[in-house]
Amino acid sequence: MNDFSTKPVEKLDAVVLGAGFAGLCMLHKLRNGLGLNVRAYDKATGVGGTWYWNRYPGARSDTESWVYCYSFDKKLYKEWKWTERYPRQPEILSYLEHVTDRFDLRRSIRFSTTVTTAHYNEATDRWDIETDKGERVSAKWLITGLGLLSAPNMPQFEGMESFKGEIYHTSRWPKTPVEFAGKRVGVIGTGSTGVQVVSDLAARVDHLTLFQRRPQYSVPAQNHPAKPEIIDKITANLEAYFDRIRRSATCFSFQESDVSAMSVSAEERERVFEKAWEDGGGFNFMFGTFNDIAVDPAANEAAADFIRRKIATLVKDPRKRELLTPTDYYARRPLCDNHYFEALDRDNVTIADVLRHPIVEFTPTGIRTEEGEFDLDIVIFATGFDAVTGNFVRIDFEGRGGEKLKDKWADGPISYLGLSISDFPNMFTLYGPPGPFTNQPPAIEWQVEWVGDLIAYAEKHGIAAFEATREAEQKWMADCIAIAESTLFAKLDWWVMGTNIPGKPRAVSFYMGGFGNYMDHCIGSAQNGYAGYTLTHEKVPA
Ligand code: NA7
Repeated sequence: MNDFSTKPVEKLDAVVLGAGFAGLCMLHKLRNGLGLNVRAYDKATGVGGTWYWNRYPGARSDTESWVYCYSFDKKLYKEWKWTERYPRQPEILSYLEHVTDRFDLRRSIRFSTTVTTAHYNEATDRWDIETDKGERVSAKWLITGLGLLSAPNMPQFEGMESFKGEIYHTSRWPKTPVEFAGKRVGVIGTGSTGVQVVSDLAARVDHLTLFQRRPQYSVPAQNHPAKPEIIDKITANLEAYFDRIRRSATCFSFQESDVSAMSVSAEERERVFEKAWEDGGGFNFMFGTFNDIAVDPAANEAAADFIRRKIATLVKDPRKRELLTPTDYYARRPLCDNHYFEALDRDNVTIADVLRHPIVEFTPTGIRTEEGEFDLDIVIFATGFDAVTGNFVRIDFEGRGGEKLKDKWADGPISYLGLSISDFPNMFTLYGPPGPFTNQPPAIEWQVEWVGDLIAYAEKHGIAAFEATREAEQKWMADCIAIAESTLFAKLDWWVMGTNIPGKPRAVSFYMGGFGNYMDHCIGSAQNGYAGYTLTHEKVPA
């Protein structure tokens, strides 16, 4: 039985979970914008979310710095000087720390604190929240900024405890430096993380072994030092610039194509792909070249074939070339790299094909696959995340009627607009599932504004509870499923479909209809008196 009512409780207007891009922005909006009494919690010792945890070698955003940031404050936008086209992890973390201090957010954040339970109290229309530090608070609003990629996926192999070297997971990287010089390093995983780790480490270690299950399509990032004139130009027109970004499908800075790949000649396709290769950027290659790479098998094959031919020119070693050439759809998260294929072609790099010859066990001195033993001093797991729902099911969220979120989401996430869940009133999940599939900061920032406006509306009109209706939720899910299933993304096994974790049900976790259309859904709801929600007015005392 919940004995919450018998314990000392602090009353707040709102609680925010997480102090990454989403949590910080929400805290600022609610506390500094609306004047509410708000507290944020984060289990880390500092702000940053993803960028606090992912300190691995080579970690950086593969979105351009000038759109991988907030735009709500022109001064902030102008005063922060990014140094590279794609910002490294330490720089993004410094940026978020700067934002925290600039808006005096730190005093409202409890660090090193995990929220363990959040139960909706139907008698009070408030959330009863407890932390691992024994803190108990009651808040009318509960907003999560938990991130989609933060619960690590750490596969377990026989004999791991016997390994005498060091083992790391990229998303739980230590703050103290790891010594790589002269070491034999194994990397498991070839997602965007593994690609960054390998590219960064290959030339810095004695020997690197990549344990590869599946090869990747990746295009050059074409990183370069930041050009201040780009920032100046954007700042002069900041709102209009970000409006344009948000009206696009993916919220990147490149121009998305409206031309279908098969509508042009083979020569023109080649020219367009070549230009995108030179310009750099994974999303640019997938969405800036043609408008149907992710949906039309022929268009997809044209792009895939181009990348395969490029790989053939970059990898001289014939065995490595074969192992590094993907044959399936080009339909996972589009990657870009800093000389990944060149790094793998080095003499001090071995590729172990663990699809054909799986890992059997760890030994005291390395990893044994069905092919043989690889001697290692350090093993890096770049094996990704229990993505999307992983972070939510670790907290005991309980909605109306004692319904547990982990039960409701047992077969995959269900929501309205990726923001609200029926039976979980007054709770909003920033960048929650199924929400937009985009570059995150501009999308998150917009969601924060939308949720902030909703809360302001509720406070002004004496509304006690805002709750997504089941009908709206069902309709939203049907739309998300129909759109996702019409793409090639749904044809492969990967974290976006929930199928990277053994036993996890396949599920649609994103709205793939583009951010512009996503905003229209949210704006339409608000303009129609928050259609899709049931609004319960505060009881007037007799
Ligand atoms: P990803 O993209 O989920 O990649 C994880 C990688 O780890 C992928 O290559 C997996 O191979 C591999 N993996 C996972 N488990 C195993 C086991 N047991 N054995 C061998 N290999 C394994 O995670 P990332 O961290 O790279 O990126 C996630 C997102 O973060 C990314 O999309 C960005 O948005 C930021 P598989 O492909 O499943 O065969």
